Amino acid sequence: MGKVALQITRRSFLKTAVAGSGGLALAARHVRRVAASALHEAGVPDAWFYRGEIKSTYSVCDMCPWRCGVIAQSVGDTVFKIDGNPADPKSRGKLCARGQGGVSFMYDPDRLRAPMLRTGERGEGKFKEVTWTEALDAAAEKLNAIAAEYGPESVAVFGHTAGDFWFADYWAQAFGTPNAAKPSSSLCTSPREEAAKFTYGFPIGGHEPVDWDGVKCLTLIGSHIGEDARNTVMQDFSNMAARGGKVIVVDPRFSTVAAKADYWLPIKPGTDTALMLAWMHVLINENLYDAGYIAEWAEGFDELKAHVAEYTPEWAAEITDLPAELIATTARVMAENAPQSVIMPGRHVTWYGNDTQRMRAEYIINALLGAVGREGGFYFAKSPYIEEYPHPPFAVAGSSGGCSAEPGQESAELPTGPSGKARADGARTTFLRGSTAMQELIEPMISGEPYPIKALIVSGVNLLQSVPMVERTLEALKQLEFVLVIDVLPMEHVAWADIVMPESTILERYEDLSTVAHKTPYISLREPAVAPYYDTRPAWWMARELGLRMGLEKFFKWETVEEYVDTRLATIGSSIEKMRASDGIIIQKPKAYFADFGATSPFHTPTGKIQLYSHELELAGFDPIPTYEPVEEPPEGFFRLLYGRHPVHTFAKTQNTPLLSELFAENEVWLNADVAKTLKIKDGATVILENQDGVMSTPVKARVTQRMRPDAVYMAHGFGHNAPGLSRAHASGASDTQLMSRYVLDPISGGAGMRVNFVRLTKGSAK
Ligand SMILES: Nc1nc2c(c(=O)[nH]1)N[C@H]1C(S)=C(S)[C@@H](COP(=O)(O)OP(=O)(O)OC[C@H]3O[C@@H](n4cnc5c(=O)[nH]c(N)nc54)[C@H](O)[C@@H]3O)O[C@H]1N2
Ligand SMILES: Nc1nc2c(c(=O)[nH]1)N[C@H]1C(S)=C(S)[C@@H](COP(=O)(O)OP(=O)(O)OC[C@H]3O[C@@H](n4cnc5c(=O)[nH]c(N)nc54)[C@H](O)[C@@H]3O)O[C@H]1N2
Ligand code: SF4
Ligand SMILES: [Mo]
Repeated sequence: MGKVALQITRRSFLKTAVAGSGGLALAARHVRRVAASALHEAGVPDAWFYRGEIKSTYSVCDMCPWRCGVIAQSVGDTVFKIDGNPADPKSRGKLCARGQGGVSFMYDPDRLRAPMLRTGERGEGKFKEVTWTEALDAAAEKLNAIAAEYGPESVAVFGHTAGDFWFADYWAQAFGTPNAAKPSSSLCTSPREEAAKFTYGFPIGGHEPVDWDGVKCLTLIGSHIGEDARNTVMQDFSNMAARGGKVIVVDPRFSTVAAKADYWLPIKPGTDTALMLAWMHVLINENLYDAGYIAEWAEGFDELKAHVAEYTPEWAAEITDLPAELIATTARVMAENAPQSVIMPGRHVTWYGNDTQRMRAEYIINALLGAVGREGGFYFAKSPYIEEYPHPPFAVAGSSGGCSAEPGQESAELPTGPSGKARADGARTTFLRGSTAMQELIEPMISGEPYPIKALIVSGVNLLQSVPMVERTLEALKQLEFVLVIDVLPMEHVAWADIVMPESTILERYEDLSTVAHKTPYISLREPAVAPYYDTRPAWWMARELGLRMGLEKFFKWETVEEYVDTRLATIGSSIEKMRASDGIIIQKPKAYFADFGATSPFHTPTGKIQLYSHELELAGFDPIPTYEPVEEPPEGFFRLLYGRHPVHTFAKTQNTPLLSELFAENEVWLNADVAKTLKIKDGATVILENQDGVMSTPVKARVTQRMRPDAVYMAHGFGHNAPGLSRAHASGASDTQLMSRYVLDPISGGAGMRVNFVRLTKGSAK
């Protein structure tokens, strides 16, 4: 599967498109058929494209957070197909398998259909359907009462997916809570963003700024392109590989991309910083680094040189379980191709709790290679220019995070609510400057420290699948005074809501513009292909209606999101109408290389130079240059639990999607073949995993393979749903999250290191 997905060819594109009609057939009873046409009566085959006028609508795929531009094809009130928008810099006319599954996602018969109020105990999942007025009135009353007693900061807001802005940013800031968070920060990218700010003075942002067209050597550290199936990255990687670019992959598992690599380094998990210190040692000792670049653009080189003097490849070989010669060779290969040689920062980088330092090591190497700001290295990403919708000053500054922070706009100030209370995630006691750490907001819901959080709004976050320490989250859900869930599917956490508000999917709603910091900064339009299905509404509408009922009218002067979008577009001389006429995309002028900056430095650090040595970190009590810190070893008989992506699924949200579930229905646990022999576990046998705290998994099949190191096991994230309303995904495979009864907090970024759990295997009974 990985291989198929890796090469997006016309053939595989058509293959998935054909499979797509199978998915439609599955959901057929929910597809309202257009009345039989004259053509039909004349015996013309009953294909959708003969049923009436085909309408094409510009939107953005929301099957994962990458946001490829799409064109939806609909006839009447039914969407039949989505294609990549050829004008969109991310999709370039193509979609990944998950994107192709977008129509099937929309027509999932298990979708939430109407607003609901809880009737049974919390967690029991008993609800009655109510009108939108009843649901909104009840939610507003409850939130107002809680804010009056405990302050607005006692309401936490978790948001993700395309509509996350409306609650986790706009509503939360208008209402005045600093406790708004997105999983795409502290459970995903926050270490790489913080590390980039300390090193380069700007965050990486949503789109890794690899200047693909010119790259001659790409190094991936635990970044599994092909299984991490982001459309654009797969296209760029395939093109680079076809051009003969060198590929170095560091991964304890022989991943899909490792199979395409020139060098595979099957590293002992958790030791990557040691490898990178040795790489720095070779680059500096053998004079392979870009001395001119370092002299001009970096500072702290002498300290770095002294620091890595002792970190020889032999030293790292002991720690990483890699041959010293392979370590030295790969450093030389990187240098031979420099400056068209980069380590692409991984995206999900919350691994062991020391993650900001590991990411800093990657950025320091990219600097030694002279790659940053050079063609074929790292370009400088620029956000498109467009004004926000005009609104009165918010009660609190934003901090929810996400992936699209703009270079140079960070402030060290922590947001506080109207009552002066800072974020409840401990940001004041650590050196965290980044976005709010979602997992750290669970504790105050239970303990009331540093102050109580009494209500939770969850919009598009899979609470019990995405946040580690599930038992703790369940405890919080029991204690909270009010839980509002906005979702599209009856995920497990929906059963814990007091009020459920069903959202329309992306193809049924207008959204705010998608603005992407990119080599070519761009803006894309998101219009609905059809009207909302069932009794669902878009999140912007819910946020506004709730705001109007809560005394926040001054923030919601716009009546429709079209008006909101058009007002913003007017600031750049455009409009929805004009965007429709320009393929739904506005592309702005890049500022990608040094030459585009003239006399000013592109690095927004205090000195305008790359900080090989960070005085900021030193002042805060952290290592100014990364050091290797050993991570806890698995106890006897246990394996480290590793996890990652499956190419046809996104997180825990697509396992129930008819088409995608048909392609891959349950996950497996990858187990080293020699280990399996000792444990007498055969390929395909059903096993149960038990973690270091005695937490047991649901039964899952073993995939016995030489592609896995013996000290770890691996599984695709997102399976093992415990939600009876998901007719296909319920009880299929096992949940990695369930087995994460602990994490290690990265004190610099607030990230939750999740690769610190260990499991042992027992033979399970077949389901
Ligand atoms: N154990 C474990 N935990 C992880 C990860 C992991 O690999 N393993 N990965 C981490 C990473 S990298 C990330 S980015 C996060 C992702 O974390 P999430 O974004 O929470 O992951 P999803 O499972 O995609 O959950 C999305 C939720 O939004 C709902 N949804 C889908 N479309 C819409 C919509 O249009 N509107 C609304 N309101 N809801 C919608 C889905 O039904 C689902 O409940 O998880 C992190 N947590
Ligand atoms: N199909 C699909 N694609 C996706 C997503 C999805 O849900 N589905 N989600 C998107 C999102 S939001 C994210 S954040 C990205 C995540 O994509 P990546 O950033 O690539 O993902 P990770 O989960 O960090 O990486 C998993 C890889 O790390 C390896 N690994 C585990 N431990 C170690 C270690 O100690 N050292 C090293 N060197 N390697 C290790 C694993 O074997 C595995 O191959 O994927 C994106 N793309
Ligand atoms: S990478 Fe795939 S799922 Fe993600 S936005 Fe693009 S087409 Fe959609
Ligand atoms: Mo992520």
